[in-house]
Amino acid sequence: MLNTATKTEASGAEQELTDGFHLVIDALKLNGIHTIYGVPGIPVTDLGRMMQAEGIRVLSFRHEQNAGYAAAIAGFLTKKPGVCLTVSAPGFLNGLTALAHATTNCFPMILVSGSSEREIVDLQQGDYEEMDQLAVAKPLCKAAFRVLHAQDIGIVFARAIRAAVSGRPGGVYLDLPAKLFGQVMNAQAGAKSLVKVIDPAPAQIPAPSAVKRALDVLKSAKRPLIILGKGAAYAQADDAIRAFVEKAGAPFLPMSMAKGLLPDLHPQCAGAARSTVLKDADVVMLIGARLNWLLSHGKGKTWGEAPKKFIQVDIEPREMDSNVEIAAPVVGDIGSCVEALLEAMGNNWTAPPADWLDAVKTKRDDNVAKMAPRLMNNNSPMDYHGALGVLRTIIKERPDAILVNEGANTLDLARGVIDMYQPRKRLDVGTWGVMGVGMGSAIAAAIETHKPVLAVEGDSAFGFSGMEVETICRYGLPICIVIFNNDGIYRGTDVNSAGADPATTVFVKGARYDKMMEAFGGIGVNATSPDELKRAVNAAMDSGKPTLINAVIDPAAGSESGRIGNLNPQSVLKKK
Ligand SMILES: Cc1ncc(C[n+]2csc(CCOP(=O)(O)OP(=O)(O)O)c2C)c(N)n1
Ligand SMILES: [Mg+2]
Repeated sequence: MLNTATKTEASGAEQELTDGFHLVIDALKLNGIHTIYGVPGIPVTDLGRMMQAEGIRVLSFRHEQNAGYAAAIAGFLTKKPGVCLTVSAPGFLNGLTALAHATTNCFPMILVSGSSEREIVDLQQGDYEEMDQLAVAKPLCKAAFRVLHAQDIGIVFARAIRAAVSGRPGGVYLDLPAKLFGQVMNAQAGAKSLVKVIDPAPAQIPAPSAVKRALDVLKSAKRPLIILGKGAAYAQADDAIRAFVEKAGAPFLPMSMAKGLLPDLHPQCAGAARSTVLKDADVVMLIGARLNWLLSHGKGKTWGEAPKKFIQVDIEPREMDSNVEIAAPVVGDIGSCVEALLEAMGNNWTAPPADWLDAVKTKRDDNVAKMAPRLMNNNSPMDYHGALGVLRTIIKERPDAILVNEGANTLDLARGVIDMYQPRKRLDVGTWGVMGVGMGSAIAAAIETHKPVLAVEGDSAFGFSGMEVETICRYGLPICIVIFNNDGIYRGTDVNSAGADPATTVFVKGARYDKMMEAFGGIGVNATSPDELKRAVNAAMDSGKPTLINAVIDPAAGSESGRIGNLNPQSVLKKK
């Protein structure tokens, strides 16, 4: 229902009124946005209160960056823009990192920030929290808008929603100056000004000739490989993707957040034979995956000597040829493309040569067998493998739980060890490898899916958003945080040979992160062995109570930068 007040006009006739606050709320509700992540303050405190009163769920965070990361992952999980609400200048800037992250990761998100008086900001006269936010946001998102008149609120939300979810999804910035909220207008005219977005992300059907070209290339392969990216997970075309991969019969490799799209234990999964399939494949089909640094740009040592042809399925035409030549570009939304491919394959698709499938299977089984005993150790203090072996079983037994994961060793090893069984259950650091997404992702996952969440966090990674444990306790969310506490970044053993200060990568030894959770009424556990860890996580997942487990990991167990140490620049002088 539209929010109104009445005002008696000079003529004595009564006029129904609405204002900027209520038009914002009505525009959101009309478009099915019922959850907001943010931090209150001038000029959006009352907006948050009114949203709550009007039935919108407003999750109030301790820092805007975490609210922003929550909105970003809500967008990934739901295909609707996640909305983050902040105050002006500093609050806006805190949220902006998440907006840029959403854009880079192709997650639909809208950052809505209050802003100060335009007349003063533009003359740079030193207003309260003065900043030209629109100009700052523009290069970091897909679209940025400012609304000056209440009657434009409806149209701007429509544009923001469309911009966020259509084509390649991404971040949108919406600037709402303080003065806008109090502007009144006739209620009927206000209701008419609202826009319900019809078909916000229209299907983009691939050209039949592109589909045929792709299948011709795939058919010619002796050693085909399919790579599934998080774009494929985002598409929610799970059945079609599975049917396509199974019909194609090729080994598939899931990127980190595409794990579980088909189960990691699927016979075609080549996750445990990654280096072999990248080197030896002759045709590589990318579905919603980009040839960025995470795939070594499609060239160089990782990709071996064998000449390769690439097929790429992506909604963004400019993604094609970004790093190497794409022999068969298929441009369209993933769901439509995969459906078209399936259809055009017919019923007599020939499976890839058996020697290739056997070679991949042998490699995969070897690697899995090599890993198995390491995962069963009960060492205390724990190493990564002992602790992860336990968590791997827990996720196997609870496949609908959501796994949030960040850190360096904690990330890279967990990604390899913990098998996923269902789509969109693994949420992690994404394209940038950013630390700090943990608590925001965990909160949004719990709110949006109502499933239990297991957040596996490096002690450094956790620190970036750790204060949100209070938020988790306040809303009573079913989140179990396991901190892999190795006393630092990568390792807790570094020493500063030149002075009294600790080395830059080490933290307070023997810190008890579990006490942080207890401070807010959650459950804290200190676990020193895999057995203890297992008991504590199972109890947390059963109870659904906010829990933080400080998992004590051998400070010497990790390696520099986890699996990406090769990206560190080296000093020639150091080597002398
Ligand atoms: C925003 C941000 N700042 C800094 C980094 C650099 N960085 C990469 S991993 C990492 C922390 C790794 O330590 P931890 O989370 O404890 O994992 P561990 O390797 O110790 O298991 C840092 C600071 C980053 N990726 N993102
Ligand atoms: Mg650490």
